Amino acid sequence: MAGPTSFSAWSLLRRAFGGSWPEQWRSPEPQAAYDAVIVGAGGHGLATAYYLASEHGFRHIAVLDKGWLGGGNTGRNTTIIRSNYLWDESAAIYEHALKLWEGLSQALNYNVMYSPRGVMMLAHSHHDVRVFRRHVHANRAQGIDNEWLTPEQAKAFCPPLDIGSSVRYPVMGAALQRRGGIARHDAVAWGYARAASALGVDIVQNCEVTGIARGPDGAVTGVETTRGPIRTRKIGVVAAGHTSVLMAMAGVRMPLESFPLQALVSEPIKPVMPCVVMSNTVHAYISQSDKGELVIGAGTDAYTSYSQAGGPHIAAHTLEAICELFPAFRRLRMLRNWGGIVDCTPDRSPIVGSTPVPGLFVNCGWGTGGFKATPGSGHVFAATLARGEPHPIAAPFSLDRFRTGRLIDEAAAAAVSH
Ligand code: FAD
Ligand code: PYC
Repeated sequence: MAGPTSFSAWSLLRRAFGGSWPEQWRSPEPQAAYDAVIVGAGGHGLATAYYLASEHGFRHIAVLDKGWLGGGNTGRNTTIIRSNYLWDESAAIYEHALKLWEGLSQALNYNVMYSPRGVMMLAHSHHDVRVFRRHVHANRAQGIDNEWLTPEQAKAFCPPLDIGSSVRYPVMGAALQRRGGIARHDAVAWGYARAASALGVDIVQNCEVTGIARGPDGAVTGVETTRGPIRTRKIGVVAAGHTSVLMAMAGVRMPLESFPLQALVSEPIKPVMPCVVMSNTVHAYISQSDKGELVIGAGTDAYTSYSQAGGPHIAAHTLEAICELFPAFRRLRMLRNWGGIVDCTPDRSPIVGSTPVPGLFVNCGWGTGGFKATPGSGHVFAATLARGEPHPIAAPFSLDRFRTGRLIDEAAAAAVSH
């Protein structure tokens, strides 16, 4: 992938003129070398670049990453995709994403292995039953599929599930979104990267952004990186887990906390788990990848940190919960575990939009649940960045909501303790 070579060319040219430009070349504005710079080559950043190029005619875009593309949360998550959120604003953005998932492999000409095998969320108490039934009704009113299952129907949909009454938290029913499912995480990053690159986007790996430059009017003029400065008038920060650090470079304080969230996989086995199962109460979620591994997610650590490994006691608790729900899995060995750093807002909904700094845009705060949003997030963020005003689906997710109080509380949206 190309690096920020245009700068070396400019500086060579400049040196040829003894360090200053001929008068007729001088511009009162700084020269924008890229139309837009996206910080973060995760799924959201790459999708943003792809839609900027494919739908908004941007030709000079750089996506910078301090590591390798897809090496952040995109390559570390458990890939659960669904749109069964409670509030209309959330349902709209996640359903927008789900519709894009349905045609993504064709759009990118790359198999992202989206598999709508159904996401089933278990209820273990009367409170859970009421909450999930409320979600089912809300989703139906929003035009989103979600249905209520009895314990027997849940067992028929997922045979390894124990619905016996002797377990600590018996299954009292489940909400099922049949269009929900999983995808191949790496393939999503690679698919967007390849399609963006084919449209001329420069993806620069091992290029950490260390500063955000601003002009006398306060607007952004470029970024400082470990590979030199890059000039641009539009910056999109899409750096999950590290957003606060980057935004502080422009003097913007973010309502975010970063936590490690971890996952693990079992040894590979023959197909046994036909769908995705999530349980908020016992804190576990599980599916089976096409490689045969059971993919199991745990909760966030109790303390903020930038460690890419979660506490072992959190994984142990999750495995206990899995073994209780699926006794047949007790005999399996775990193959590997890892962590990612997620950034969480107070209302557990994302921030997508402009900032008080002209030219600086931010897409963050997806917390434990942003993989499912990748195509929709990139799509609406690209439109917001290109037009300089929020895409209607992104509008409720403004940074400003923490000033106005129009919060979108989705703290109960996932089976992840956060
Ligand atoms: P990332 O993929 O993290 O990309 C951000 C990039 O920014 C990184 O590559 C990083 O290197 C780069 N970066 C950071 N700082 C800088 C800098 N200074 N300069 C340059 N680059 C920088 N979501 C779901 O919907 N379903 C799930 O089942 C699910 N499970 C999860 C399980 C785990 C264990 C984890 C950790 C997360 C899970 N999530 C899930 C959340 C989901 O992974 C994230 O919300 C989503 O992947 C975020 O994507 P992204 O592109 O914004 O971030
Ligand atoms: O948001 O569905 C989700 C999720 C599952 C695991 C982590 N996040």
